[in-house]
Amino acid sequence: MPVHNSDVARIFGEIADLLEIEGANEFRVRAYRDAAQTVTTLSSNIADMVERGEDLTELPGIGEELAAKIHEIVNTGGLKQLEEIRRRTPPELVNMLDIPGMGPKRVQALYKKADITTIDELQEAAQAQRVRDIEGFGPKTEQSILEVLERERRKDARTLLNIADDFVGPLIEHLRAIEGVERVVAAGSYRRRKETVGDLDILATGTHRQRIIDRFVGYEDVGEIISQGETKSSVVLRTGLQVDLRVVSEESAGAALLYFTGSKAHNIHLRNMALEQDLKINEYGVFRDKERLLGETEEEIYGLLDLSYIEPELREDRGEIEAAQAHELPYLITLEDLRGDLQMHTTASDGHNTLREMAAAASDRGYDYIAITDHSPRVAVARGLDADALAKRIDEIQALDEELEELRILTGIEVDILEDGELDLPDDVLAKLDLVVFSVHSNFGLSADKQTERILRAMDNPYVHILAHPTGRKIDTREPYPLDLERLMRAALDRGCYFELNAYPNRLDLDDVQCRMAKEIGLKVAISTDAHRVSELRYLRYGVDQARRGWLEPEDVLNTRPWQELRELLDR
Ligand code: DGT
Ligand code: CA
Ligand code: CA
Ligand code: ZN
Repeated sequence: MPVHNSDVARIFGEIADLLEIEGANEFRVRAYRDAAQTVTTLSSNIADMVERGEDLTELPGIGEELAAKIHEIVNTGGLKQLEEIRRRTPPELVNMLDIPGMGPKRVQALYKKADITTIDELQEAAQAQRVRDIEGFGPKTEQSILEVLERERRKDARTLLNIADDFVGPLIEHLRAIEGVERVVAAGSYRRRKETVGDLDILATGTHRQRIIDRFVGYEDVGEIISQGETKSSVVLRTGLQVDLRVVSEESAGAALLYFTGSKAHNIHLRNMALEQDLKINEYGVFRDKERLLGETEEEIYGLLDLSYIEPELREDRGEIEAAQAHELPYLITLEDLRGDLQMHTTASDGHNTLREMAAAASDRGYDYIAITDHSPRVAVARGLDADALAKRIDEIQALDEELEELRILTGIEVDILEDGELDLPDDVLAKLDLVVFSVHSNFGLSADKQTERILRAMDNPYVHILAHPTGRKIDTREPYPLDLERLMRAALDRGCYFELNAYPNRLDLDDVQCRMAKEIGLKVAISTDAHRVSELRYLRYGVDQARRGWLEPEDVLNTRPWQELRELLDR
């Protein structure tokens, strides 16, 4: 196993943490931290330097002793000294240092006086009011430990993007309503349109920082103020969602936006690239030596690095920086590119609005076409349509289609794939429909092989068009069923059928990586809402967000086509 710079840094960091807990001399602790920092920011591989016999003591903060330790780590993959310290002081104590307000002295006291070594043990002890009697603690500290732990636990919970959207709009309005505010934007994973967000990161620019912060903590939905400083503040909304605000100056707005949009991996990659050009990037701007070059917009920062502008949805360090360097970034799809919606339900099965209501709403949204895809009989909870009911339905849809000149309404079904891969309606019925969406709603527990075979068999039916919610996952409640997705995508390409990117916010199935897989295979996807009521037609945008994260361009998506082209593509 080759030793990376980060391995060396991690070992030095852990030594520093453990020595600190033991109460070692602060200069000694700092020496290890500085060494970790030096190794982290080094542009060359330390293992290679050792191999080439380079003199490590020329690096900042590395003396003879630390150089010898680096040699030991590179040559053996570990460090005897760390093992010795770990024998004296339980290494899991280090985790407690991550708790806000918990310094090394306190961690040491918890260990020495109460034998508490883990966060769980700490919580238990605090709940049992055993922490207050430890020297250096008290009832107040004990209470605040419990609150902090509760908050940390909540932090792990993530919020669906559409829910986050409901909070962001009104909060930004609230901040903009005072004088002296110039710009307010939400950065972080929210701006990258990730399917869930851990917390919200709001950036504001303006003249009266204090006033903006005061306005922020005074927002009516704030349940708890975690911190309130001169340029930043964190609160938890009543719903449990944490929001971080930073107020920055107009001249560094672009640098701050870039930094706080992330992702962290994207930032680190950019920063390392900049270092190779002797440039330093941080949240205040781009610097050469001590001179600040620029930082007002993201565009000029990417430009200075000779990169095309990178859309936030792509910033995950998945090749976008290399593509920007070659000026070969995808031309990402937008909501305006879509001409219709190819999956929705009505009161004929489990929808809440009638055919006419859904059609009128789609027409208002300016669509050229929609497909009505109610369930087939097997999906009993959804009161699916049998052959007779469907025949009647086709007549109703065609009548309404003639009535509404602006909108084309496709007759369709979401036909259930039975356990053996047969479909839930006979071929002669399916043959009458404009669009057949097919999907799995049962037997999620089959092995990957069996599930893949099952869907392949369904795909062999010449009347199906689009495989809906292909992996069956529901974010937070249901794992995707085991599946050979790549094989299925290639099979769909061979057979002239397609995959859905289900835009429903708790499905978003395909995910971003799978969208990109489809693109690389050459398989087109349909972005469809699966709306069960009029108000859900707007979910199309979440499908577009995910598609953008998956590098999709208009031509990769089925329903960017005008109807005539779409009809040809559906013709198997
Ligand atoms: P989340 O909140 O878990 O959905 O994900 P993010 O990406 O919003 O992450 P968050 O809220 O922890 O931080 C917001 C941004 O700040 C992140 O995307 C990049 C930047 N950032 C945070 N920590 C670091 C760091 O240690 N290094 C760098 N380079 N950037 C960081
Ligand atoms: Ca965040
Ligand atoms: Ca944050
Ligand atoms: Zn379905």
